[in-house]
Amino acid sequence: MAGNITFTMIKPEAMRKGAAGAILKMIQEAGFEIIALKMKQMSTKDAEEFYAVHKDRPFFDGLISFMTSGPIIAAVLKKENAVEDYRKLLGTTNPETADEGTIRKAFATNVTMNAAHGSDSDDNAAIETAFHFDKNEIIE
Ligand code: IDP
Ligand code: MG
Repeated sequence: MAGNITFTMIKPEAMRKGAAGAILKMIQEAGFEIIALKMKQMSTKDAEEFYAVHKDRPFFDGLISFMTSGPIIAAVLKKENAVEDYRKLLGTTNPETADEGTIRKAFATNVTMNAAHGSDSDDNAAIETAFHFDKNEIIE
């Protein structure tokens, strides 16, 4: 059965653009409830651990320097079928192919600076939530 939470980060470039408010508005208007929220500067160690699955990819070093180039906003979102529905709202990894009405179509700069992160499975939603939030920071 599909779970009802997912984890997102608004990435540094979208923060610099001042797009965080508009992205959170899109998230809420799409029916997600924000049950945890914080602004945070990720360390290199944080980013390397969060993106460990990509450590052998050619874009890894660029991704780590980008994700530590300024603060992010981390949030936990609640909705039925949250992971799949949020990936749809996010749009494709490469914004060039993202549909109209998606967060990445509206706010991404390129494939690395693609505005926001979204978990890709229920298991990863739980792991990523626990990475950024203590239990008492989640308001359900
Ligand atoms: P996702 O964010 O859509 O789940 P992943 O494949 O998990 O995409 O990649 C994680 C992040 O790594 C992407 O959001 C993007 O910032 C960066 N990335 C992925 N593929 C590329 C690439 O081909 N070139 C540069 N950066 C990439
Ligand atoms: Mg991913």
